[in-house]
Amino acid sequence: MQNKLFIPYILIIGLLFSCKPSIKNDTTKNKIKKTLDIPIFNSDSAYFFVEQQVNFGPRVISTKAWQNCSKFLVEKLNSYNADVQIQEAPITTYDGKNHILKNIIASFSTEKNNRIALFAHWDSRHVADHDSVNTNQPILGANDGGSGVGVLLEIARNISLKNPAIGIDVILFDAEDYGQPENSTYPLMSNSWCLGSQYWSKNPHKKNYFAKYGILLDMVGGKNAKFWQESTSSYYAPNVLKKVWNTAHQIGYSDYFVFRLSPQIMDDHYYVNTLAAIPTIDIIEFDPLTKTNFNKHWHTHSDNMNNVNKKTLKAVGQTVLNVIYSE
Ligand code: AHN
Ligand code: ZN
Repeated sequence: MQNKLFIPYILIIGLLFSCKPSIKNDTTKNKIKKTLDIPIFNSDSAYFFVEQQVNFGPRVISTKAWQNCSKFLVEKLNSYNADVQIQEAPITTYDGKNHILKNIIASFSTEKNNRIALFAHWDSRHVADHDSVNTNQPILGANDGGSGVGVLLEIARNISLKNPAIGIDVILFDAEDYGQPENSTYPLMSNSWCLGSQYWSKNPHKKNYFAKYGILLDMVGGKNAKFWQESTSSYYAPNVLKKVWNTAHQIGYSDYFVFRLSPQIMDDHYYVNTLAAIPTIDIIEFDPLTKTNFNKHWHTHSDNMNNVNKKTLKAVGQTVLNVIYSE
């Protein structure tokens, strides 16, 4: 008698349990589907893009290598079906020289108003002021300059294969690294760094241009690099910083992206934040063990291909891809 009463209950409970997992499965499926839609960042490809830039030689403003590299970047971005513009502007550097700088801007899905800007600098430093030899010679800037551009070219290649929901602008600044050396005998010039971003921030490539946020990549190829949360980024764009660092941790790059605050760094994002008012973070290596707090090869002749690491390029590139394809 008791057994007979239990049977319908067991059936109902059983039914409830069998329903639950099927709902769960659906959400799991959606999650998996979302992850599968995000392209895979190819670090061999990004590394090769760094190598191609470095092979031109130091990309110092007005030199032949700089000219050749600008052509390469424009052709490459055009081949990815971006709308490419070169923004030219006259500048005077701290040493009293006059040049015409070139910011290279590649826009995807220009019809979309909802946009994200990705920044890097494509020039390399004209002196090796942190080296003990050949201090007056320009550097290759494989990490300092080359790595950020290499990662962005690989992201552009992925965008050309599959469009994200949001519009993307890849903006490569010139003359970031022509800043006045500490021991310079020229009169002190303020704002001598980041000349390309200062110009663009005051004169965006498009009337009323706006992006909901920006991400700057600078020195993203050092071996075992640590990316701390830089203070200017955390002041102007705390939510972007959280979004990017959380994404990195979710996909397994917590060794690279550290939830600790590092001091302010004068870099292109400072001008994008203060002059263009686009909340922008800087993903930049921070090394508390070096005197400069940058990578130990910073502004030396050993900033070459031997010190560019594919795993670091992958950690940064995949994180940024996940962020933009989740928008
Ligand atoms: C300063 O040294 C003041 N800022 C560093 C910005 C930079 C140079 N990024 C790459 N090279
Ligand atoms: Zn530099």
